[in-house]
Amino acid sequence: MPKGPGNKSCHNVRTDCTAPGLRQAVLDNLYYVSGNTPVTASAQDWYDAVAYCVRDRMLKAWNEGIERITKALDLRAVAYLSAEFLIGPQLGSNVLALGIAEPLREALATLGQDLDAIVDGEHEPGLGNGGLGRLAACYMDSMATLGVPAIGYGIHYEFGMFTQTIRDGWQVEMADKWLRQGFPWEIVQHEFAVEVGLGGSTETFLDAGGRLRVRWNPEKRILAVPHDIPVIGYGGTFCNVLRLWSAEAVDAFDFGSFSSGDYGKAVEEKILSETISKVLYPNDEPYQGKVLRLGQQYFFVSASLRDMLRVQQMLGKPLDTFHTTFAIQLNDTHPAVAVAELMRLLVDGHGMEWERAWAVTTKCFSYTNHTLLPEALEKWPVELFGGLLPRHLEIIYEINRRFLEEVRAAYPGDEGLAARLSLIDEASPRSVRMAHLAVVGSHAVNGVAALHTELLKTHVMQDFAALTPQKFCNVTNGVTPRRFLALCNPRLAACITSRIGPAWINRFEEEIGKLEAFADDPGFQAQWRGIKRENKAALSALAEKHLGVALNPDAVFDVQVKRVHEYKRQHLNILRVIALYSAIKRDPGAEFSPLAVLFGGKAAPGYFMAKRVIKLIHNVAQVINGDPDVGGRLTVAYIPNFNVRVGQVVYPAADISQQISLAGKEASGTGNMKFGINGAVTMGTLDGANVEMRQCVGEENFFLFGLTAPEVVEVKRNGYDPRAYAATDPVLGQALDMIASGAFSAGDREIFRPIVDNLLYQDEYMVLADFASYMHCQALVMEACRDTARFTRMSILNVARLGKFSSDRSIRDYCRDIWNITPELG
Ligand code: OX2
Repeated sequence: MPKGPGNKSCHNVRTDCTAPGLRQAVLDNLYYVSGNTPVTASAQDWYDAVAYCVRDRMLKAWNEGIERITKALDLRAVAYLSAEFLIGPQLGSNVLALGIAEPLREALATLGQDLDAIVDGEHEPGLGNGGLGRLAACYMDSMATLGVPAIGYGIHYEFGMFTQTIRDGWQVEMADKWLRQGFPWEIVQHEFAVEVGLGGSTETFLDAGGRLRVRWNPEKRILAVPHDIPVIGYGGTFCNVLRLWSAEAVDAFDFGSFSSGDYGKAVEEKILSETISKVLYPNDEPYQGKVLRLGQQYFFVSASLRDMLRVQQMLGKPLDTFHTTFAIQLNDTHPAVAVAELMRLLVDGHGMEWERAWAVTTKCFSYTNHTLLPEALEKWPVELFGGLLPRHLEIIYEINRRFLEEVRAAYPGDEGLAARLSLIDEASPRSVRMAHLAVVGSHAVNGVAALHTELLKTHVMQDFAALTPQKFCNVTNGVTPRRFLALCNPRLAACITSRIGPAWINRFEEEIGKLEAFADDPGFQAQWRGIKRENKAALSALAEKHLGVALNPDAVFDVQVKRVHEYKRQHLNILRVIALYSAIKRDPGAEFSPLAVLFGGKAAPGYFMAKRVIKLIHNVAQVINGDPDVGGRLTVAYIPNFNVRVGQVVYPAADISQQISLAGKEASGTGNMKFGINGAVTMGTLDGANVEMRQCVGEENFFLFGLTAPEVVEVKRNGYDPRAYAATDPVLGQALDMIASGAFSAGDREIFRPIVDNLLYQDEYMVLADFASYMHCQALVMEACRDTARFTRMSILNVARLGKFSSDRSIRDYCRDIWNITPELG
């Protein structure tokens, strides 16, 4: 009897999970889908044939999943609204979820094909910037694994995150044409397409019952077409859907213009409409004037809400029970306009009374905040907003009028408070505060790590927290142990399973702690180190191939991979590297254990300073790697185009994970967790989720340095003077001097001046204040690394004690504290 999630009772070429059955299915797809035989098939043809074969085996769970949401009257599903879903490569994770890796590998081997090579060849959809988008994808994985009915709603960008190439040390961006070869995992559902309006004006009218109503007459309409991607849970029985909207013209072209010979004008509308889902916006860019971005946000939010209302009506449930059908999570403020849109749909569209509509709306929505950086809090100039969404602006004014009435009733006379809480920032230009809209329209607001939530409540959203303290809660982020351990680190996964069994894969929090019993077992320790070495050799091979840099697998791999941003302080890391280099130069004969410092990450295309930091790292690498005095003991490499796929090779190979943001700036971080569960020990500040990770692994298994968040505030209050640090710390002074004097730029003193001057005269992220503490910590790290047994124990305990950071735990928290949903599995 064939095993697997498909039809278990009969052999079927679309469901059979035995090696012969899979072999036949792949051959069939090759022949009938791609029009090929094994003789003519390209690598892409093989990939497609295997992908369709795997997708077939997901369809039973997929169809059951859709039926579940559209049939069950008493079911509450999560609608996860996110402008980004960074789902990563799909083939490997789907094979893992279905549990068919071995028969599939065997089947392909009989065809002369290697499953791993096919998996590695996948071009990933880069539909996100970084942590926020990847978190959404981890949550989709966990919801499917735990049996939480969910739909992820987002945008089907034609061009995702740019591809980063490096030329002469500079980042060069290239368009990401991820759809060029097609994407076998999606199914386009034309029958569920909806029209979305933009622009135009509003008018009032009396309805049949004599009530005053408002009608929005949009200037243009765009068709939103859903592309569905299955998200299957581990075990292969429960499947949710990721529904991504792409923009199309309502009419393919204007026949009037076409027949009068104006062909350009005939297709103009089509081109304009399609630009809405054309490209993902890189974050870290100022929001000014980004009409298109607001258009994108409204576009996917409106289509998604209308899709949910369709389900509600299909179920035959009355509209005022909408919140019992959907718990709608706003992933940051990007989809916050949903609050106004749902009000519009209920009040204008269905004639519901304002108060009833507001009760339904606030019971539906909850909002996750992901940032403390004031410049990242979205604000839209009122004029821009009203031009694109005139009716929504009116609704926001009305929400605000009623809200401020309550505020004034609770705090009479406190006009300052009312101004601070208002959904409208009255400073010029007047603008809509999207975070305020999200908070007022939601019944729950959460931060993404304990420290972050605390800082939200005491600083950024202090007034809201005082007004409605019950709304605020914390859900610390997590990452999926399927992709970020079982899939990306098969050697370590097998080793763990051999000791504690396989239950850790979907019960990470409960099971992984059992590994602690082996932390001091010399045999286990040796095996552990052997695996890390193999993973480092694999990464070295890639670095050699793509960068021509030789990394010594016996060196300590010290890694910082994440978006490049001043608050994340890649420049602090490179200053440390320069200081280590100077120490070697001063005394080339002194003992220095081999160290490989690796960087990776993209900078926003318009972020001058971040791009210059990338250039600095490259130049420093060139000097150090080529210096015979160093003799390969210290190597620096920049891994280009960091994305999910590259991460899956990097995390398993790291010994030390750099999590060095200035305390109080990183909301959570999730790379810290991905490194930790692969056995890297963190060198970090008390920022974001580092704080909780350190509590879990124990302070002796974490390398701590730097100011705390309250100390940061204190030092700034007393007048922070970075130059004083440079003047009194000779190591720091010399490192800065080397950059300034052109030691890494062939004598050019101008190229890095902006970095050095910024550090000396501004240093908003207090790199110089934390430098000495970082160097001291570095010495402790090197000492620990020399004690192999001690360091291996630290590494094992990092894995064993990080059970809390599974995204399954986060999703259980959301289910219990925010969504009021009971997971069906696990
Ligand atoms: C990121 C945060 O910067 C990061 O700290 C966090 O781990 C991640 O979101 C997931 O919660 N854009 N990206 C983020 O916030 C924003 C805004």
